[in-house]
Amino acid sequence: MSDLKSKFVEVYNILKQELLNDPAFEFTDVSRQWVERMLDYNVPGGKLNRGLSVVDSYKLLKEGEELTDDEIFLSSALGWCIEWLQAYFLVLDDIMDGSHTRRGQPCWFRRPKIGMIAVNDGIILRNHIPRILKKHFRGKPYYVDLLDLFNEVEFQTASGQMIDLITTIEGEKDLTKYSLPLHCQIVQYKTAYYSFYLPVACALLMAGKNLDDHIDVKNILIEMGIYFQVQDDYLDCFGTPEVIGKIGTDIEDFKCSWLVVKAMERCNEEQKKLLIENYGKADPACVAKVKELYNTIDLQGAFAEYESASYERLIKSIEAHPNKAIQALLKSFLAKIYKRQK
Ligand code: DMA
Ligand code: MG
Ligand code: MG
Ligand code: MG
Repeated sequence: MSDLKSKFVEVYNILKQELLNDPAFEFTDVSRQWVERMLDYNVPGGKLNRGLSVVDSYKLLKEGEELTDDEIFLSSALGWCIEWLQAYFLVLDDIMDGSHTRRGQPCWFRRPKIGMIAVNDGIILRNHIPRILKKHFRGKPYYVDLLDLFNEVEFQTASGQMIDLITTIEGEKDLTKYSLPLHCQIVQYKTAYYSFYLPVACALLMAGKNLDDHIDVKNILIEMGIYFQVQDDYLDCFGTPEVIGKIGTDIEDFKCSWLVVKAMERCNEEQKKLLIENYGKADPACVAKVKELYNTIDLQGAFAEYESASYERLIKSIEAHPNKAIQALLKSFLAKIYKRQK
């Protein structure tokens, strides 16, 4: 593990202990154990890309200058706030999507004795964020901007989740309403802001920058986030569950996935009929028919094309940016996700 990563991981334990001893609540042994188990299960087990991105971005913004221990701690704490935000969204997303596994283990709500208590656990996770921020950033000149940033991004994500969900309402299922612009709106809101813009925005605020001066960086990060969620849609169907740590549910759930949008574009009338008949059904035979059709119309090829085209376009936008440190930051992000398998 790199030095920054091991320091990042240590900060999790510090933040957790602070939350478990929060004087604002009279913890009992039972309630403290509940929160500890819930945090350990849901917060640290992912790739930690979003959280680590804050530290990496901050370092790149400092143009390689050695970070002080305080800067490492604070950028890590902000990174963990994003991991907490992600845990909150994922706990609830898995309930709403009817998923079974996440990060190679059962979804939290599927665990014995958890069930719908997971909804409140999600709310607890969400409430931990302002508590972490208050404890470590209250005196900082950028504190208000930080709170505002997390609030804005949470609103954007929840709004994206809303359109992701209301397009699948039972009795209103209509594949002909699925289009690239609709897909793009969903993924921009549900994924791009919190996964790509938020880590860099945190680092910019810590570095004393004004976010309004970095709209161009934001736009590139949103583009990258859209590409990232198209990969997620692709892996939902074509990824290896053992590698991605989750079993796809997009076909069963009638999701407006990039794959189904592309499929509707590429299908002839007969294939369209087959897709409409089988998409959005829990029956494994229907799911298998959809997957077979995806293979027939070579969606893997369509995705490979999309992937290279997105990469080329992103590199062009990045190279057009005037600031070399920001170029390096954006390129390091893109390198981490290009052709990812998980
Ligand atoms: C998830 O979209 C978005 C958020 C905000 C959690 P998704 O349901 O495709 O994610 P996953 O494939 O990880 O369940
Ligand atoms: Mg999901
Ligand atoms: Mg979802
Ligand atoms: Mg998905």
